[in-house]
Amino acid sequence: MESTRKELIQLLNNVEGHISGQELSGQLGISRTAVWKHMNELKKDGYEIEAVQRKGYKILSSPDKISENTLRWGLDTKWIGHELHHYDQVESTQEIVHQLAKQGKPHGTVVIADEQVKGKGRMSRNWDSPKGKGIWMSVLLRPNLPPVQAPQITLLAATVLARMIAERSALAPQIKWPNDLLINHKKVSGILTEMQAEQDTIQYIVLGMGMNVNQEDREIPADIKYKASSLKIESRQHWNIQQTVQHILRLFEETYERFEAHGFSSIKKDWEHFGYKIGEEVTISTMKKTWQATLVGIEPDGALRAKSKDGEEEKLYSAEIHWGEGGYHA
Ligand code: BTX
Repeated sequence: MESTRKELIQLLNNVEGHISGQELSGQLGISRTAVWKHMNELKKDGYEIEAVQRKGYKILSSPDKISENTLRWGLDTKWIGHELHHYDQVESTQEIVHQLAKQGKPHGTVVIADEQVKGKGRMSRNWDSPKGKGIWMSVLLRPNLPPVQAPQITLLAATVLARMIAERSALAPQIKWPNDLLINHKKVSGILTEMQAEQDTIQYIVLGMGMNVNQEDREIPADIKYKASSLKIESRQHWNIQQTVQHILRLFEETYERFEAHGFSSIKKDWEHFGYKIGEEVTISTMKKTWQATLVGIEPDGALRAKSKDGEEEKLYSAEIHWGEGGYHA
């Protein structure tokens, strides 16, 4: 059933104009009544389909409202998103993935929601996740890595999100260490990586990705307006959430496999390409001191490399960075 529908969408997408019911029934090996039933199901899922007598069917637009079906259709990944759960509303997709992980669900399981009412940021901060306006998604990963390398997964995810935006638009996304995605100095995306580990092995990682997609300016909460934005606000166009999610999943799988095969060095290059204020001067505070330094790049283990005025380099695992003009905290 599902694969027939996937083929049906492919056939409809592959033609310029209309395709007749007869042709579809022949190609799919099903009756014309069955074709008609599938069309009705597609319409229920939000596809806008034109049916013209003697010419046939044509997809006018794909749905904006995502569902398990719409997300799976056309998703040609090997392992990510094969187990996929979509909800209209949840407290947080992170919690659901933790539960699924404990039930033994596989590497690559995806949970996505239209709305989160208790979206989580780092350090118990809140993540605003309004209905139908963004991508609120968590992925279950079971990497074969020691826990100290877990931060690399966060950096990897940030490069994937940045590349997706760069590939789909003329926007110039930047990654603010460790994991904020900025456009024109404003945060459009945040990543929350939670890990369950036992001494020297990771049991699983829940990788949460939040991306503001179609919020209008007035839909960004007043208290974060000075530092938050959405893809729509920045690009002045509406983004199709289904296609954007599929793009992220495809890129994620490809990048993760590259990381597994070749280690972190290839990811490091991507990260530094998108890195915010790399090569520029910032003020850094740790528990011990505050000093001015130039950001140099990241270390293979995910630490930030900074060079002080006297030429000394330091590796930073956690520090407060004063980004200067336009670069806000958290
Ligand atoms: P963070 O701690 O870096 O960012 C949280 C801070 O960002 C907040 O304190 C607030 O100032 C600001 N903020 C809140 N909501 C937004 C927003 N929508 N856009 C821009 N800035 C905002 C970043 O944490 C990690 C966020 C992960 C979100 C995903 S969504 C799927 C998954 N489920 C879940 O509950 N969290 C993750």
